[in-house]
Amino acid sequence: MAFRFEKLTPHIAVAVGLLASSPVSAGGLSNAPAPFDKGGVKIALISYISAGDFFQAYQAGAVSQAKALGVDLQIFPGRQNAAEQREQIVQAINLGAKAIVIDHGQPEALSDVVQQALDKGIKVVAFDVNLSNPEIPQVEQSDHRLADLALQQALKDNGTNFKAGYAYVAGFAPLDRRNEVWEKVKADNKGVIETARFGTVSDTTATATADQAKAVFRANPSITVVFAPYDEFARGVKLAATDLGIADKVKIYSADISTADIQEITEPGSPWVATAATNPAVVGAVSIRAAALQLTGEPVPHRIVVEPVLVTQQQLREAGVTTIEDLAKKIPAFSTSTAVTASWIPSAAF
Ligand code: SR1
Repeated sequence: MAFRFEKLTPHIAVAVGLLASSPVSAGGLSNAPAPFDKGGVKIALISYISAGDFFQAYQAGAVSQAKALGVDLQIFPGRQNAAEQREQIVQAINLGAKAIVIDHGQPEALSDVVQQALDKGIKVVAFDVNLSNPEIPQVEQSDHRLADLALQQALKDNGTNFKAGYAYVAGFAPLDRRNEVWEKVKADNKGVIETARFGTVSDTTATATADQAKAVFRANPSITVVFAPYDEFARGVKLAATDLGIADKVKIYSADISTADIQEITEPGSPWVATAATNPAVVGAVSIRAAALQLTGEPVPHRIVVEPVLVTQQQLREAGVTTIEDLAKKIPAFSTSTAVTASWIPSAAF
């Protein structure tokens, strides 16, 4: 199967599945229940953010799983614009999507159009946006566990008395969940002092966060640890520390991982010492599988979790890991998830 991307309107890029190879035939997927026994089931993936490694890898995983299922996956690019995301949901309904995966977003801006979709019998899956509806399965990366992995490493490396910078923007479900763990770690360790809080989510998150982090470091030279639980935040903090010549005085603990992140973490003198992460391509594939299973009428859990792993700078350097593919070879569980699958669903190729 090959994919081509067509621009339909300024707002919509559509990935069109061209049926070619087994097990997907022109008639659909062999041994699959309806509607996947016939090809071309339309599923829409509507993102709030598309920029950055995490979201690109998430989409790539979704495309790969859709391809394996013979699905016609329509991808609507996110531009951090709630009004546009609402409009895209309406467009997906009008384009005949049978299921919609919503990747991040602002719940209050989406609930009525999501209800319109549900009322038309369209299945909805939410990734990292709390749509708070029992009919909508919620996919997440176990953000509490993810934050705990990174922060326990920070405590192990730095003890329980340090001044910290914290990168956070409220209103994003995964960041809010990670924040709950940060608040608990501070409450349990009174010597961990949050000296400054900053962060921006935009189409230039890393550079905007770097500008803020520079100002924070200049004003707070006692900061030795930064909790930056989003890789774009961590990149920004690393850039700031490097530009200011303080990379040897600061340690950064983050979330997420990509090949570019691995290179930044492992380069000589990098202050980015650990990250807790899933493989975002796996999360994208799981989101599509949840939509597909719903369409067959099979039961889907309300909360679907992809478990993260802790990855340290030391482990990466010692194992000579330079890419996500290397990492997957060292940690096989990183590239697979048994969440929401069935014997008839072919594996996605990453
Ligand atoms: C702005 S929210 C960014 C986070 O979303 C996903 O959960 C990624 O892990 C990323 O850290």
